[in-house]
Amino acid sequence: FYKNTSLILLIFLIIAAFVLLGIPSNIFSTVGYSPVFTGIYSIEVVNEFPHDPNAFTQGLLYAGNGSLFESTGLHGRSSVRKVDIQTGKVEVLQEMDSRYFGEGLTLLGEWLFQVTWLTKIGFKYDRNDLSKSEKFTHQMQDGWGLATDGKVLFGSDGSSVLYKIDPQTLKVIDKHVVKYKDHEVHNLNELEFIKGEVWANVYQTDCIARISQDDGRVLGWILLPNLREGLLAAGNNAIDVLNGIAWDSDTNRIFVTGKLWPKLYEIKLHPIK
Ligand code: DDQ
Ligand code: CA
Repeated sequence: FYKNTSLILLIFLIIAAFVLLGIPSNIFSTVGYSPVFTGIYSIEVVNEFPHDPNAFTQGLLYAGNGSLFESTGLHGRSSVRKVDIQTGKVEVLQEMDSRYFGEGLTLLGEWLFQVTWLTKIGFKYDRNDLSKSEKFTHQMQDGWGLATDGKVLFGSDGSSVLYKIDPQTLKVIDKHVVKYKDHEVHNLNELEFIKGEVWANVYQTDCIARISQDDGRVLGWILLPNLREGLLAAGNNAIDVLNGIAWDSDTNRIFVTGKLWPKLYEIKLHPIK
């Protein structure tokens, strides 16, 4: 009889402890706690569009109404341009001084923000008149990628750091080292803000990292080797690396291209099982 009472008491105490302390949710759910990392995605091309094969793409964004804005690099070939997505035709071209090598580009309100390679100098352009620009300096080590959530700017400088930048003062307000598990992810390049995440091209890879803006954790990897390999197999020998992500938030379309690529792709993701 005593044995049974103490067993019941013990069970009661365990239940009481769970109720009082709160049952840890990961006992019953593996979501977010899974020991197996499942955030690996392959892609499907759902549309392809022509892209200027002379554009050394360093910044890309969707501006609405079938238009993209693009920043191109290389000294003497750098520019900011408005591009018709369907035809790939450059509708507005603003060439840059050959001192500058155009890099990341993002659109916040009426202004395009652009950074430049190997300098801390950036430019703000009026989206309706690219010839109206202002120079600024930023606090990153270099200018590689830019994106925005509509409030702050996200920036990369080729290191493993994802910066948050105040668009008014251009000062760094926060930064996180980007890590996949315990491994730092270096060479963060062109960026895009997509549904609460920051997506980054990793320079000289065919991979895009999906990054948490809260702590820099890599939430997923998108693998796109088939795009560059397909272009090479079709005889496009002059192409450079995958670079450039744009997001149409109205219709949830994702676009990617590369430096000197003759095509721009609309893609869909498929988790690899
Ligand atoms: N970045 O995109 C990784 C930030 C810069 C790429 C720089 C590529 C250099 C191309 C060679 C230039 C020769 C004058
Ligand atoms: Ca982008």
